[in-house]
Amino acid sequence: MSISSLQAIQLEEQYGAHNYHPLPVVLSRGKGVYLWDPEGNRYFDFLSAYSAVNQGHCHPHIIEALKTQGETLTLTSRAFYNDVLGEFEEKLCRMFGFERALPMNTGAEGVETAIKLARKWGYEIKGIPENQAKIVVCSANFHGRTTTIISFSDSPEARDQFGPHTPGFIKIPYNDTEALQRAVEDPHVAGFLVEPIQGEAGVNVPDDHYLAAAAEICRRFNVLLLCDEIQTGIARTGSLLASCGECSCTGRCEQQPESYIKPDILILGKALSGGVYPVSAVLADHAVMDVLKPGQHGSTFGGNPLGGRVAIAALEVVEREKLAQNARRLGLIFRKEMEDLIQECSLIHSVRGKGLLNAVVINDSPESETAWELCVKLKENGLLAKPTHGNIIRFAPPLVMTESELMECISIIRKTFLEYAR
Ligand code: IF1
Repeated sequence: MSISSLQAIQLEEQYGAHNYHPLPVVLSRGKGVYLWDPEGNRYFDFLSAYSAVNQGHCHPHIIEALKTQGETLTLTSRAFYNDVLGEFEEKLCRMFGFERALPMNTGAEGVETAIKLARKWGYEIKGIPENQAKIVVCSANFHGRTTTIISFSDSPEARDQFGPHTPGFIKIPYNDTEALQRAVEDPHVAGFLVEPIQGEAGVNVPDDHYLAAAAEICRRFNVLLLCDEIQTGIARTGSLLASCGECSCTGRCEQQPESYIKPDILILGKALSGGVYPVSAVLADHAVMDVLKPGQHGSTFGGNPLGGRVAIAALEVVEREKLAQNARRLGLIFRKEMEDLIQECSLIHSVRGKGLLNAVVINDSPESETAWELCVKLKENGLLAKPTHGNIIRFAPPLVMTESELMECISIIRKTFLEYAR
């Protein structure tokens, strides 16, 4: 028998580490764009587990792969070959246009892998003197929680009291190509690590040509471009990758090759497995990936057959259900409807985003409780979203949402905001 919401919350409070402050809702079942609590209340999911469930909750095609492979073979380690990994790597390379793929588990591991790869390339190919490699990163970045990654975080919560911090990172402002050029003039710079849209920073969308300009600067100064598409990738922003720019295809942007910014190192996670099982991956061409030799990097679980099958199925869903196109179309509708709501409701300062990665900025200070209280009201009205940075609410539903479902959600948001504003 399932326990009540109250009991579930009490158990977490009593036995769990207190490293989160969740909205007061307990979830016990999910299907597509919907979540249910133990009492049977239904909610629209507008967080999608931070964009990990782009394919919707418990997608039958992915769950089928999980069940079938789960009954066949789950883990062998990389001490041996398995009969799924090669197929998974081929799928990754063909779909995203790279020559090699390196599977890991979590996003942070993917980022760590990319940093190690860039440093090693810096020493062996670029000729940076030993232990001198630097990686350029952006202010307000979010790349994960490991000791090295938090070393270059701006967030005091994420970083402070966790030192000593890892050296070798240069921080520049986001969306600033002049600062990038100045930074990469340093011959010890091996790579530039960037999010095509900064998610945690509050869905910070850079200028249209920022990424293309950054790629050009990196090429000119022999610096690797590392794109963290853990949150923006896999159709979330209306193209298979956010680094695809304006292209609306689901493949390698063959229709508009000039708008395709190909990073030297691409990092994927989250929706790579549809939120079913942790799978991340780092992609690069031979010239970069082949600096890694046997024994120099690895993971017990990375590349296991269960994760491989789940991820292949998750990517098939993205292609078959044309999730990038859907995200692009619904995103335009969402932002238009929110712009209209701004006219009626002074509670909203602005709306921004791309595809179905959007943020509504509340007309109140980051210290105020307004965004939090709005999210509690949205929950009571059947829609789950989470505030970030105090006064920003992220709206990122699963990409399998239909237009009529979106319109129902927009009416919930309208009603909630207008009621609160009264
Ligand atoms: C949490 C944030 C989102 C990411 C990018 C790497 C990672 C993430 C661009 C690391 C992870 C998650 C972590 C999760 C909340 C969530 C988050 F608010 F913390 F910043 F989405 F915006 N690169 N983001 O967004 O991936 O190791 O977690 O698999 O509670 O920490 P991971």
